[in-house]
Amino acid sequence: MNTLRRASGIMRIKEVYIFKLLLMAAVTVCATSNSVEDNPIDSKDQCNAFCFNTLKPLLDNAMETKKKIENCEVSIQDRDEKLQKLQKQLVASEMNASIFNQIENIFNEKIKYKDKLIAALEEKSGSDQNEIDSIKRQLDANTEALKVLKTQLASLNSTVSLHNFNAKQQHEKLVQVKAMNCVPFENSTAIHDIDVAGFGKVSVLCDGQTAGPGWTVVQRRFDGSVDFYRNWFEYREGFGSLTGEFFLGLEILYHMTKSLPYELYIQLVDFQNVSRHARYDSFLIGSEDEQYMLKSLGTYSGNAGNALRYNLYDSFTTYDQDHDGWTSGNCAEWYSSGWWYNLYGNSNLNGKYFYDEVNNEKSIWWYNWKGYHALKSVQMMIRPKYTSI
Ligand SMILES: [Ca+2]
Repeated sequence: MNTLRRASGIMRIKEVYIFKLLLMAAVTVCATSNSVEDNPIDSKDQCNAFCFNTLKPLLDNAMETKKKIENCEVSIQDRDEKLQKLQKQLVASEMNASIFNQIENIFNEKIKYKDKLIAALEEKSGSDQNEIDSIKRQLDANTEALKVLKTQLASLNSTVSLHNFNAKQQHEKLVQVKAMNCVPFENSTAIHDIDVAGFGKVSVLCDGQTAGPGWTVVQRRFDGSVDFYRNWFEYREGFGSLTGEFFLGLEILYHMTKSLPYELYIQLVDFQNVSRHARYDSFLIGSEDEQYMLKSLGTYSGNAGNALRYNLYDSFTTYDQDHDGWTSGNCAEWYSSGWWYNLYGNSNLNGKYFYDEVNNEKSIWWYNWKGYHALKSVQMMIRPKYTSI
């Protein structure tokens, strides 16, 4: 804008200058006109020549000046246009610069924020590292404490093991001293030594699984490996093998059932592997002088039937010692067994072993369940009626 005003001022100065030149020319003409009026004939030609010679250069000069001025004006106009363009470009540049500055400011702010963030992160990292170091120290301390405890625990375990070993030995000694039956051996199904009052030491098979703990097995049949058609002596002393089939012996039974109230548990299994049992809660037999009489059975319970009840108070009979109620014959011989008989028997667990379910009075049978049909396996067990287990 200053440039435009400056250009406009120059134009006015030039116009005034031209006007002054024209005025001087006019004054000069007027000053010479008096001599023309003094001589009217030659005044017109003289004036024309004078004016022409005087004004012509001035006019030419004025015209030339005017053209120059017009050219200047055109040039100035071009410059103005260029100036406007430059101004527009300047404005645009200034706007760009402003935007750039704003972006730069934002960028600087971002840089500052990033620096703060990094500083904060570094501080936090340092804090975390301190915390990790602290935890690590605690872990190390705990590990050391754990090692100490582990050592102490190993020592304690060793001591406890020693105590357990000693206690076990003492327990076994006590059991060996006190075992009069399988009760101390609880759930065992193994062979143990017991000491029967009035009889002495004897090995017996225990069954702590079939009907609960502590039962002493007195008879077992399951494979026909042992002949049960035996004489009186053999039934008195017992026969067979504790690892297979056997009869424990009437003399042992007498002394055991005499020393304490005993229960009797009889398990029966047929050839379809169906299992039933008969339980008597007061089992007692007499002495040899009483022919090992079945003196007591107590109350029956079970699902095989109360077959043995029929022979309560009957004596034991073998083929060589007939104590039954059949005057004209021997039930043991008839039934191929050794058992408690009267006129006949209602059970025959010491009969001949058959390998299928034959209907035979000489076989192993329990009349109240399957009549005279042979059973696959049987087992007789006794246990004190009053026991803590
Ligand atoms: Ca007889």
